[in-house]
Amino acid sequence: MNAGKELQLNGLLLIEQIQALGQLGADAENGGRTRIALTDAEKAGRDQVVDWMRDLDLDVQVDRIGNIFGTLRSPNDPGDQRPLMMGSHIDTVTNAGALDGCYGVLAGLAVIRAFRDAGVLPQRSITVAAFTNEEGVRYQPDMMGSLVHAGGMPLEEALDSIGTDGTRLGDELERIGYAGPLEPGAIAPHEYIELHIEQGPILEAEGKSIGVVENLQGISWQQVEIKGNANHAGTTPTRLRHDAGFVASAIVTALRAIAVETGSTLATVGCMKLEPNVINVIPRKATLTVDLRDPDEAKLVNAENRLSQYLGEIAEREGVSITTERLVRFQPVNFDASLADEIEASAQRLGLSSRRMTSGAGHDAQMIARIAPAAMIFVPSRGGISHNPREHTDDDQLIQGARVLLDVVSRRLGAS
Ligand code: HGY
Ligand code: MN
Ligand code: MN
Repeated sequence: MNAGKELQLNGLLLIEQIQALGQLGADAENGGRTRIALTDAEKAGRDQVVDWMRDLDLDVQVDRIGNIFGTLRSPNDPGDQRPLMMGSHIDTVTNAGALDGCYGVLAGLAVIRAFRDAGVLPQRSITVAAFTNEEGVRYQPDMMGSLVHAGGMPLEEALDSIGTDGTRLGDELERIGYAGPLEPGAIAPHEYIELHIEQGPILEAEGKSIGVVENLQGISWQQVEIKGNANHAGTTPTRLRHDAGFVASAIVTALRAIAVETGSTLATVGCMKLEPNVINVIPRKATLTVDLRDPDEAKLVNAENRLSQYLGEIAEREGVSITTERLVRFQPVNFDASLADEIEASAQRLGLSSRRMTSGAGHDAQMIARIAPAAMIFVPSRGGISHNPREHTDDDQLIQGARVLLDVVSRRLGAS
């Protein structure tokens, strides 16, 4: 391996590919794009990434949960060497930005392209992964593909999961042609580095270019079902109501109070459905989802307990029945300290300001951290906006982040 050769990142091509991928699943009406996991739009995204991996002459493999891997083989790799892995996801939420997940996958390809362009073969194989169903919008849990890869969820259970649209994940994977032959976990990373947009306001507010992500907060998702009585909106006195809609709204307000009081726990009710959902009928049923997050496990448990206690009290008071179903529960994760140090050193070497931070969002890195040293690099998000068509990071910031990734990888592989 000719270590002396300068590795140059092709930043313009990275930006072009981000923009091209961002066109797949484009929403003419609402802006942004929607590539929900295992839909036709996401298949189009998968096909495009596989084409770009093939353009780089990578060894492309797909596993049984649909995770896609592109590997640049080292001459030292007899075929079973643990690769340095980069990656993220290309599925999106509804009306998403173009960067969430996609940036990390395409920057990984840009790093490999730098090796290819310099004619340098790495001393350790390098793999770029695009993990299945990171967003968990259609099938829960989120980060599903990387969780199965890390052995945290049985493959059959994942394949049998039923989506919010009633489809079975395994059937959809077959339908889009990404039920691959590789056993999940077969490619065990030697280490894993994920480049991602911050999706929050901190780096921009502090004028920092790079986030050195040391840890990631815990996540608790549950579905809450409230059953009351339908009745006439005009004839039913308030004191006689068992109003599922009122109780649902009270829960949202109670969650905000818990979040404000703790100062660190975040609470979100992202989905709410009322039945029969007509203007002059008191709702007989309400279904809502609760997303709780906190970097401190004890505080997250406390928030869950406070919610459970509140549900019991309000069910009693309003004469409704309330049931909950746990959808996701991941504890906070600490990333690899030496990798974080490397990222900080690379930012410094490239003359970029940085700060250490916690990830508010969930990422595939939190799952891969179960089986290998893992860390993350963040770049700023304009206005801290994400999961929104207005998600934006300047091109030069995106290129800087990818340069840090290249610098870390090339130093970890002794190629610089
Ligand atoms: O929910 C999350 O934090 C991630 O975007 N899946
Ligand atoms: Mn993401
Ligand atoms: Mn996301």
